[in-house]
Amino acid sequence: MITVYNHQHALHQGQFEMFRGQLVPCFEVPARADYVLQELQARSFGEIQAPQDCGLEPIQRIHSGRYLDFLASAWSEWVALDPANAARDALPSVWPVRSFRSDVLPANFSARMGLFSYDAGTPLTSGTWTAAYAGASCAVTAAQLVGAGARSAFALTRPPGHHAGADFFGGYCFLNNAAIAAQSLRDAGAQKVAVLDIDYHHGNGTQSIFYERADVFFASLHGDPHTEYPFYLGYADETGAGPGLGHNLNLPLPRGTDFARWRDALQLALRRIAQSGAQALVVSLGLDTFEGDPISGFTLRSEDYLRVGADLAAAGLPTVFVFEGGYAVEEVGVNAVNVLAGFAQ
Ligand code: Q9C
Ligand code: ZN
Repeated sequence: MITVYNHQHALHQGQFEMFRGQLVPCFEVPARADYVLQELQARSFGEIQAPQDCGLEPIQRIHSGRYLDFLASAWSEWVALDPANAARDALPSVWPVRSFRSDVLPANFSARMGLFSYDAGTPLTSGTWTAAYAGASCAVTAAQLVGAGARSAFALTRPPGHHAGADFFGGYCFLNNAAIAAQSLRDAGAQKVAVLDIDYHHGNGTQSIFYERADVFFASLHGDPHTEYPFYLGYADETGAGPGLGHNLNLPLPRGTDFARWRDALQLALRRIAQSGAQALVVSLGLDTFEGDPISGFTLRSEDYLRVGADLAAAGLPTVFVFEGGYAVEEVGVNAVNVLAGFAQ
């Protein structure tokens, strides 16, 4: 399997995220991708290539123009507010909830940070735009390889993407790499594409992007949002809207869910994907379902990920894997490559 590696990922390097009233060190760190790359190399797992610069067009198919304009210029605006800001990340502190306007673009920078985000756990840093843009290029390149006939490809990038919506960042995510890959597969000729999100957290961004569309089926297994982030989306009664009705499947699972129960949900999602008529699959590959993950609550073990890969392969679809969460940093490489190895066997 070819890996398309974002060699610029470390340009996104957050220092702190807000958690329970304190700034705590970021969980989403560059070492995560380094461990995956190292494991791919140690196991000689296929060719590793750089992305082709995809240009803005495939990103604009998913994200709004005003959001992309904001992201591209946010760091220089932040530093222009105060030169001392160059040494600290930007975090939002004010948000428009219900009854506020979202059509007006405020001149105030903090107001725009809040307009385009939904949490204070996602620092925007000096290299965020460059890293995220290169990540989108990885997703597009991987989709093009699969669109041109490869059985599978792996976009190894960070920051992750599945919490980012058409016009908002959050959950450590800025550009929705999986959605960009799915759209690229559509544009390469697949009539119907499925996105399967196996990150511990519900892929609220991806769901919201495709919620009213019948050409992209979205399925997600995740911690029950009654207790787990992102809390406000990911419930079982969200089945799509308008033309997209019936093309969204959420399988929330309680904290503490083990592999046997998780795998039953995976099989159900794969059956629904088969019924959807999808011709290609995008897997949002989060490894925060691991028993040792510091911010999550499932109990999958490293060897289980081999079986996950084999189950995904049994779906028989051309598949793009996109790296998402997973915060047990020293184990994330083994766990990610186990999925890919189980798939490739
Ligand atoms: N202090 C992804 O896995 N908040 N995002 C957790 C921990 C946000 C996870 C609180 C979790 C976001 C891509
Ligand atoms: Zn996650």
